[in-house]
Amino acid sequence: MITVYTDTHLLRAAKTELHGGLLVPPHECPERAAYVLSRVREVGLGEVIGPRSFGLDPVLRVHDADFLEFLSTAARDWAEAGNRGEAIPDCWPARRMVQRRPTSVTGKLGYYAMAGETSITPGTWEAARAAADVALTAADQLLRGARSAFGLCRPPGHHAARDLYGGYCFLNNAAIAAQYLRDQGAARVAVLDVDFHHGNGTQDIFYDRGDVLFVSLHGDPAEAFPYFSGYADETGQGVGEGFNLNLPLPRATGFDGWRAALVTGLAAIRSFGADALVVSLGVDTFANDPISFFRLQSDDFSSYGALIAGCAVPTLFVLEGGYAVAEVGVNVVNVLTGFEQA
Ligand code: OKP
Ligand code: ZN
Repeated sequence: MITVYTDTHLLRAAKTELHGGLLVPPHECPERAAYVLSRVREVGLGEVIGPRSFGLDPVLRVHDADFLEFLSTAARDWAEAGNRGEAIPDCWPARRMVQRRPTSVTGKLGYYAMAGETSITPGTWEAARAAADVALTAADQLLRGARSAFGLCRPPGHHAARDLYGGYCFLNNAAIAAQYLRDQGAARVAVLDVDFHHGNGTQDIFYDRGDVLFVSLHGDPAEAFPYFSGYADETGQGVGEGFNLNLPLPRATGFDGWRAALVTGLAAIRSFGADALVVSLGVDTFANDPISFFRLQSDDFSSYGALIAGCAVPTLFVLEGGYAVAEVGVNVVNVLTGFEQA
């Protein structure tokens, strides 16, 4: 399996995450990608290639132009407004307030943020664009006939909606790749999100679509981020009704319970008849993950990689979360080798 990777992710190096009432070093850190890349090389997964530049056209198929303009200017506008720390919102358009974009950068941060933990810094936009190019370049491997490909994306993307960032995400790499596969001729694309957190951004982007099935296994939103998305009764709307499957799971779910939900999700993907599968691959389901509450062990990742291979459809893996940093490489690559060896 080919891996697509670029050092450009290093430009996403925030100093702060709002966590537990403190500004702490971010869980979503550059070392995560280093661990994954070194494990890819250690097991000899396959060639590692750089991304090509796709420009903004495939990004604009999924995200709004005003949102991209905001992301590309927020860090500079924030500094020019005299703020000394990293850019974070402190006011949101909550219930019964006006959903209108303010002119000030602080107002825009609240308007476009779905969560407040994620700082915007100089370099964030460049890194996010590169991550989208990584996902698109890996998607191109499928179009050239590969059975699978791995986009080693950083920053992650699945919390980003068409006009929302947050939860460590800016551009929705998996959604951009899924839409690109549709635009290049795949009639039906499924997105399987196995990250611990619900992929609210991906759900939102494809919610009223019958051509892209979204399936997500995640911590019950009553107890887990993103809290306001991911319930089982969110099933899609309009022609998209029935093409969104949420499988929320309780605290302390181990591999038996998680695998049962995966089997349900894979059955939905099979009966949908997908021409391509995009896997939002987060390994924060790991027992030792510092911000999550499932109990998967490293060997479980190999087992479920093999189950995903049972779909027998060209499969693009896009990196999402996983914050037990030293184990992220082993866990991610276990999924990929489990898939390949099935
Ligand atoms: C991104 B991905 C810790 C909770 C922070 C954001 C979690 C983002 C996870 N205070 N909330 O889905 O792995
Ligand atoms: Zn996650």
